[in-house]
Amino acid sequence: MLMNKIILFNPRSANGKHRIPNSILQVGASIHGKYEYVFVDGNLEKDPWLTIESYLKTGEFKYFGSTVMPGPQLRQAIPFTKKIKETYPNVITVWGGYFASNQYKVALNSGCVDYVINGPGDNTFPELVNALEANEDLSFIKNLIYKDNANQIVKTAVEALLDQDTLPKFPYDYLNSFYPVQDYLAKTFMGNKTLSYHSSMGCPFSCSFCAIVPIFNAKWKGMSASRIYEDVKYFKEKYNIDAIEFHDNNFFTSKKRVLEFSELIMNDNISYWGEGRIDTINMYNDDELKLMRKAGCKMIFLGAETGNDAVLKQMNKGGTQTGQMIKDFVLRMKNADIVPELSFVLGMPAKTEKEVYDQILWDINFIKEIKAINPNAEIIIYLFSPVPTEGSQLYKQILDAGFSFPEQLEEWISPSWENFDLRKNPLTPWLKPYMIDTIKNFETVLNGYYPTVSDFRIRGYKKRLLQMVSALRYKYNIYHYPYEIKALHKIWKYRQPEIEGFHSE
Ligand code: B12
Ligand code: SF4
Repeated sequence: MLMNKIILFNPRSANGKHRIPNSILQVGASIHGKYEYVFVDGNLEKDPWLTIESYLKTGEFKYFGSTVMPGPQLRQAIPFTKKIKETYPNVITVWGGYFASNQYKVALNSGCVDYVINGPGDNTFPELVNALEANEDLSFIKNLIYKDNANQIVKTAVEALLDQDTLPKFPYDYLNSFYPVQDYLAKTFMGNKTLSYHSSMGCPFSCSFCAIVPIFNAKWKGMSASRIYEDVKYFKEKYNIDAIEFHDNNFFTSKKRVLEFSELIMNDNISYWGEGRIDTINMYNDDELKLMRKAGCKMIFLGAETGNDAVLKQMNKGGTQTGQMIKDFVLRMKNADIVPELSFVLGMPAKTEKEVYDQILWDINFIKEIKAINPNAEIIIYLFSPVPTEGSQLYKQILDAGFSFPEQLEEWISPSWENFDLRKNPLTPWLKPYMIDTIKNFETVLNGYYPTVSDFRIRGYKKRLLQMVSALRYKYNIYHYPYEIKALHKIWKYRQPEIEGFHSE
């Protein structure tokens, strides 16, 4: 019997209903039919360690691969990987995903992670396992980071993005033999059975605050509309899905692809949601936006970041976005009946404390202007959390301001760094507690006056009551101590989408 089986682990990332674990699914596709492997989804296991250990105890498993996003996934990824190294020292541990790629130094220095996949693993993972099985040199494998015999970190060449249509099909049926795929199709505000799908890699831009940039370096490649539609059709026929959440970093990059896809699903009665850029989608004409809406595009997540043109420049947003464009755009979206879900990044560094705070107050006002133009526009507020884009001007600025990342892996699961990951408390020295209070209190009042449509439980009298309670505060800019709104949010378990995604059942 071969003793080289592989565990692919998706650490718990959210409470409640869960999404298809696309990261490990795609890695599974890369070794399907070549190596024996199992999926362990921490979202669906009561105690995933018991499942992992039951596999390891057989002695047949030689590789443990985990996907690792920043934030709550670390709570299982770190202790489990550590325990594996202590109890089963011969098992080879491999991490992939955005945390691993961006924070590879702390991961490798911990001693419990043997290999880090730097970006896409579609070729890297099977090549790594092949090379380890054959005891071959690893330095020719692209997208790989590891420590050599001299304990030095080796970062191999970055692979050009693959033609996404040539990737193997996702092993949905195999996943179904571990966890019923049906259970991943959640009820969301868009439909009763929502598929989560990832149809492209990377992003063609290089915003200085974004964790995608150090990995993809402004490159993007998408599957063709027809390849996406093959999978959608499979899910329509087999599970009768009626909604799709596109998890791409920038789904709308290619207008041609979006319009072709919209034409393809036009008569399937499927709603869809995806992430895009304002200046990209602003190039679509009104008829094209209407076509997308007709095909089912209900809401688009857009990085507005700020309405302040000088800060947009500091963020290196690229493209042509301006504050005025955001205003014009939300009006166009209103006319096209597509909800713009705008994310703002507040708390960027500035020369003086006053400047930092003034920018925050300025953006709060800007958000209110947006709401006045299009009350249906959804607003997501993040606090600026630095990402290690080495060499960037902004990264230099934040290091100069006294910021540094943890040097021990375990530190990342301390509550304060978890909040950093969740972009709720970024530990950046220029952002003072009173500024965070202003932002959070404004957010509470905003969510009271305009509850998100994505939490479909908050409607009717609940929505009216929340709005009534918040109206005066919103109108007269009285944001401090909004306890009464918080209490209602708590009682109704109001869920903002920015941490765990849309509310789903
Ligand atoms: C879906 C998703 C979620 C879901 C969880 C999904 C799940 N698995 O259960 C939810 C909504 C819960 C979520 C939450 C958060 N997320 Co999230 N999420 C995503 C999203 C949109 C898609 C991930 C995905 O499935 N990708 C598809 C797969 C195929 O791509 P991939 O993961 O890159 O995998 C490839 C490679 O990375 C590599 N690989 C990945 N894992 C592994 C493992 C092994 C063993 C190997 C060999 C290779 C490998 O190979 C794969 C194939 O090529 C990404 C953005 C994106 N487009 O990827 C953000 C993203 C990963 N999330 C992010 C963040 C910050 C969060 C949050 C921390 C905070 C927040 N405010 O958004 C929270 C908290 C996380 C938590 N609760 O643990 C950031 C990470 C940025 C960073 N700083 O590193 C991203 C990049 C979004 C962004 N642009 O900011 N998220
Ligand atoms: S456009 Fe969005 S995904 Fe792309 S680099 Fe900028 S913030 Fe990141």
